[in-house]
Amino acid sequence: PQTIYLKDYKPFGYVVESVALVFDLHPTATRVTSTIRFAPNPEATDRTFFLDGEELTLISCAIDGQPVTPELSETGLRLDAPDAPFTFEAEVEISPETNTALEGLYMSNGMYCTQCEAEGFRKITYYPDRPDVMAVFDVTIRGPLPVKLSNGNPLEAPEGQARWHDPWPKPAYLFALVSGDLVAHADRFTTRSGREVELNLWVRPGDEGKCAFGMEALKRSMRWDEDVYGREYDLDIFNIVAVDDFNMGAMENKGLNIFNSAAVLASPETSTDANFERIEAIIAHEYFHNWTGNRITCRDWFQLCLKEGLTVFRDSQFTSDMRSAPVKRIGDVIDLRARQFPEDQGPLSHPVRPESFQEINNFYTATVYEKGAEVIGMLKRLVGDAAYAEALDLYFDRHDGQACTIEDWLKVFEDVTGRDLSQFKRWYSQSGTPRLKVDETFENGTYRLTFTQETPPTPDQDEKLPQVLPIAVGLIGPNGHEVLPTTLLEMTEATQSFEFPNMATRPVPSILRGFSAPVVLERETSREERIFLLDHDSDPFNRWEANRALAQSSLLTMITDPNEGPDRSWLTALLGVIRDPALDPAYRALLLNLPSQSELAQALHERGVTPDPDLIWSAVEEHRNARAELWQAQLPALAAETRVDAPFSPDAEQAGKRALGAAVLAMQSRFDGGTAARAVYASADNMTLQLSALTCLITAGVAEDALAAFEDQWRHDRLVMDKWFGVQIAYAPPQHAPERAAELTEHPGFDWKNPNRFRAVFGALVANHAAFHRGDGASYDLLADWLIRLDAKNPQTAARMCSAFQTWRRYDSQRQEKIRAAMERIAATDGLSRDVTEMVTRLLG
Ligand code: HT7
Ligand code: ZN
Repeated sequence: PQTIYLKDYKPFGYVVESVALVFDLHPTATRVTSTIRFAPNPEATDRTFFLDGEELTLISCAIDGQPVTPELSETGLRLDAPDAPFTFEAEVEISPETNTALEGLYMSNGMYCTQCEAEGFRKITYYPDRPDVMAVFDVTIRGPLPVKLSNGNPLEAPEGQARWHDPWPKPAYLFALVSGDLVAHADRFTTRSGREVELNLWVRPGDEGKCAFGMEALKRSMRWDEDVYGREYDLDIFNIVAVDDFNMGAMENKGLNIFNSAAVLASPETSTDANFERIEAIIAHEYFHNWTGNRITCRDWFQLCLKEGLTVFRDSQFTSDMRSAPVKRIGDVIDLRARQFPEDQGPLSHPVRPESFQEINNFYTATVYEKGAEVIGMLKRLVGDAAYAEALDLYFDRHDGQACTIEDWLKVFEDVTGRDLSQFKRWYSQSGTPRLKVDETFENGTYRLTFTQETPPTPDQDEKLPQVLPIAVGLIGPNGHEVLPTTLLEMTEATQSFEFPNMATRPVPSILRGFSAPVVLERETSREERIFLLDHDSDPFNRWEANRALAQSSLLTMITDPNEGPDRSWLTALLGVIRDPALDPAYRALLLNLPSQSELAQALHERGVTPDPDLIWSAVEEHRNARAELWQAQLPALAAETRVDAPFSPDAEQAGKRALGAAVLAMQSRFDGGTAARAVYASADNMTLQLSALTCLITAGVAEDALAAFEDQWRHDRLVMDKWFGVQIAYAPPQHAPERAAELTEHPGFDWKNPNRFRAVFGALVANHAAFHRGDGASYDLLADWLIRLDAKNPQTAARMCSAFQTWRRYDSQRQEKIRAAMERIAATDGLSRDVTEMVTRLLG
């Protein structure tokens, strides 16, 4: 496959002045007629007229009304075009029903829908399918199904047709079309300047009862973007459609967001609190793209973080405002360490702005999204809130309607602050996770912190230069009082010292408060100091972090020395904190959450120890049992505190109580044979309780009846059945999980072409660390078999799942050999997609 480089960027030779599309929908023979007005692009020198097009049957083609015969290839169409404005017309035929890749125009449960980002529009018609070609679209839809939607505002149309006009120039990746037998949950929103906007959430009949929460989340997002960023919605209508077959979470098409039904449909009976929170965040994310992504888009796909990093950052701010900021921050850091750190430190490492790719779909990564958002958080911390707000206003003013680069983005910050951001820009070009070492001295009342930063080489880059690190620090006196409130240190050198004079006694430092930079902090810290921080740190993130470090070190000790038990004095200190009724229950639940087994494997690997997944699993089990036993007497009181007497609400307050309640129930189930969990299961009136009880029963090995009852109760609900498939693999003991996964692939409900169902089974298997890495390699082989099968139908989803193998070099040589064999078997498959080929080639190194 061909490699595309950022350095080779060239503008397209023509601008598109307008596009008119007519769709005659048919499952296997949809006709798309396009009329496109082109004019020479004054910014370009190369006038090659090549239009992207894949899997299209060309019926006819004309320039200025004269039929022409273009040169056709697998990837597009070439013509000798005039060096003056002209009209290009084409008619093509496509087959949505057989499009299982879910890119372009496809069918899901009898409904037509599209997914064009990144390069799906070229499967709809011939077009310069690149984000820097922006145009006004006019769309006519003809077809038998009653609802016909596209971008922009609706226009009058004859019976049986619909016509849409989008006044905002947009790249083709934001094009969307939906047609189906759908019902709307409708509402309205008045923007702050008085525009009346019609809001619709379109779903399949039967799903009407799952729309209210999504609609409220949309209205909250619209208001928040006005209040916080001064951004208003800009059309008369905003449509959201729920689709069952979808490769990712959702898509921000202009005025017509399309959502994976799992990312928008919610009800208390069928959705967990985590589902509600995720749905609220995704609705906000896609809505926020209207300004950061749509009005200002990316010049090319290397700039993907321009819209994604910024929009993730904005949606995290939104969730922090709607819920608890510390809980959100801790959740984000857990996620960053679980998904982005392994990516940054393994064979798939790449910068936030990659410099080359073969298949752009493989770069919708945690690095581009989540590290991209961290980079924006750092920038905001460095310039301050006021300058950030000013820079964003300038960005929207200066670049509205343009396709931009990271250079444009940084320039607004430079112009507003007068700072030189050239060193900061390394965050966009340098891959890998910086490691930050800390030394400290205390002499004559002066406390000095000396930091050293180093980024280990990554497979894509040997040389690493020092980066700008905002390090938020607080100092705490021995009595637990803060002697220096949070202060931002700006580190730019490889080694740099900061002094704090006039200290009466040696303080305890609280470093990297709020996780102020996405680095690995390496500091020798005693248990006593960590327990002190757990008791006294006023920064909620670092208080949690101190506890996390204690948990990790206790577990690592148990893993490396099977004669060691859990650290009881830490557990006693932790219990004191957990029982503090003044603390948010959601935060307390986070304190009970242990580092994942994969994180422990990584920690061992970093200490030069080859991780043994079985030993890790046993140590975690032993720890959980010991903790439950040690705290047994206190659990009933804690459980009582988490009881919710009010009617169900998915708000943060109730969700926090339920999260703490679930953690307590999990501890109780370790010694009561599942009695408490069975009672919760029997009386549960919401999915959070039902599922948390079910997982306790599975862990206790007594879930057979509950699993059968759950299946009976929910077999009609696809989204709930995804949970049923996933949970029994994620929580199964390693000796059974791969076999259970294999059995479930034989279940009549295992519709493997549905990405949600495929991920429910295989995502759960990969998440079950000891099961995935079982010594016999059963899980590796099973996953490889299914990835090969899926690749032939849906390369994008298959390729994303390949990242399950990204940590393979951590493990012992036997496991490595088994994983290598599985990956080589995938690589050797005839007709393998470009997507999976690129992934396994990078993984194999
Ligand atoms: N901008 C979107 C990214 C995307 C996508 C979404 C659904 C299916 C396929 C896709 N390829 C790329 C989603 C987002 O980040 O908001
Ligand atoms: Zn996005």
